Amino acid sequence: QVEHITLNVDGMKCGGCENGIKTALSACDGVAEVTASHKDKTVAVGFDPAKVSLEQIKQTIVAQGFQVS
Ligand code: 9UX
Repeated sequence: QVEHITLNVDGMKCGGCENGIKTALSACDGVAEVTASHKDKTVAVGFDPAKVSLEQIKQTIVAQGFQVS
């Protein structure tokens, strides 16, 4: 099943940042959908918790240079 979460993410300044996060997360097995908004400072992720953990998702965003709170 797919679980949906919205994370508060700091550091996105434009659509390029949004795309970087979307590309990185989409490459993770188990991630079904990603939307990112630098205006709202949010990243919404639909994922299968049997395949990928919330911690892995957070780490992937941090590895791109952003802060997850
Ligand atoms: Mo936009 Mo994000 O030029 O680091 S891609 S600000």
